[in-house]
Order: sequence, then C-alpha cells, then structure tokens
Amino acid sequence: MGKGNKIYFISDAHLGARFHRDPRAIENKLVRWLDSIKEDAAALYLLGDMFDYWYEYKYVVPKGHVRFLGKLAELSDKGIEIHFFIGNHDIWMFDYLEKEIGAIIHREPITVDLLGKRFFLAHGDEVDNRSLAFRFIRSLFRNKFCQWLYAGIHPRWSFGFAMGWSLSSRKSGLDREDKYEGEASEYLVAFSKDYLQTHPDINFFIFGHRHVMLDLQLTHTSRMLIGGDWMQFFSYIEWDGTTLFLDQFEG
Ligand SMILES: [Mn+2]
Repeated sequence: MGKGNKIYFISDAHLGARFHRDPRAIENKLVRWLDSIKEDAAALYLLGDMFDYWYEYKYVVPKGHVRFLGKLAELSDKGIEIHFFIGNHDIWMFDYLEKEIGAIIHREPITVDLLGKRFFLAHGDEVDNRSLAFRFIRSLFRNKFCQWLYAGIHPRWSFGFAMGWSLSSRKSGLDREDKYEGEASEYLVAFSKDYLQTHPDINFFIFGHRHVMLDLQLTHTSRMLIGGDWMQFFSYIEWDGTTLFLDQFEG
C-alpha cells in the first residue's frame, strides 16, 4: 500500500475514441488528476471503459495512452493499488496491464470491504439484463473461443472495425448508454434496490458506464453512486473511511 489512506474511483474516459475533439487534453487532465491524488491514495479503482477500445495480442498492444499508462505505473510503483475493471468497450484486457503495471484486472462485479464499509463495484453493463440481443453480444465478446478467433484477424481490419463500431453503437444506443431519465427508470437503481434485498450488508454501490453523476440514498445504511465520466464531467469518487463523495476535477 502507498502512504495514503484514501480510495478513489473513476470510469469512462473512453481514451482513443474518435468522438473526442481534443484527446490529448482529456489524457493530460487525467494525468493531472492522478498527480493530485498520488500522495494520499491507497487504491485507485478504474471502473471500466477507460479505453474506448483495447485489444492486446500476445506480443502487441494498442498505440497511444502512454502518458496515462506511465502515470499509472508511477502510482503503482509508489505502492498504490490499481484496479482495472473491464467495461463494455475495453473488454479485451488480459494480462498486459497486470504484468506491466501490477494492475489487478476485474472482469466481473466485486464486493469488497474498504476502510470498514462494504462496497459493490461494477462497470454497470454486466448487470444490465434487459435486452436479449445485448446479453448475446456480451457473451460473444467475453467468449474465450471468439476472443481467440478475433485475435487471428489482422489489426488493420479488427481495429478499424472496432473504432467504427464504437461510433455507430454510440449513435444507435446499442451499448445501452441511453439518456438518463430519472431514478425511477434507471436500471442501475433498480438493480441496486433488488440486490439489497438479498445483500442488505452492502453500504455503497458504485457504477460507471452510464455517463451520469448520481448519488442516491437507498436505505439508511446504503447508497448508490454513478460516477459520471472523464469526458464531460471529469468526475471522480473519493472515500476516506468516513465520507464518500462525488466531485468534479477542476485542475
Ligand atoms: Mn460502458
């Protein structure tokens, strides 16, 4: 562990996405934020879709993101735990980040005790079981055999396809990042309430994926937060063992 005692959560920078007008500005701001937390952080949870597309081959990784990855390596070398959740855009993280920067990769939601409270952490798409088509695509993307087949396609084709897919799925709503229409119609709120019935010991639910900032008291011992994103909000969640809050980085 690092010297710090705080725990931080962010998600959804979608680094490398074609829809960013100034991609370097987004990455630089992220690096400035990481610099601002490195003295007091014990752990950092990246809750998915930090990359808009990621596929690592046996000997090759995607271009770019060097400032971000370098800064993560620095934090990791200081003893700060780096947790990477795969999102629905960067599903194909295998062991590169684990080997290179000591990151802990999470492919499923986790329940973890942090500074005395119980957290349920997830990107958010994993608990979305509303659409059969979406569930099918998700299982295809996560299937080992399909991943092996995909790895055999030359990146000239697969990367081009993926970047286009990201743009078009965003437009069509296929990746379920639909508009926020209030708590009552928010599936992550419904999921959390439902999950609490069988797991009343969860104090905090934290999600990414939805690109909205939400902080909602569910019961007197449980809250759920959706952490915004690092595209429009530059938002993060901070936990020091006493207070948990959602804020936006101004630096
Ligand atoms: Mn997502």
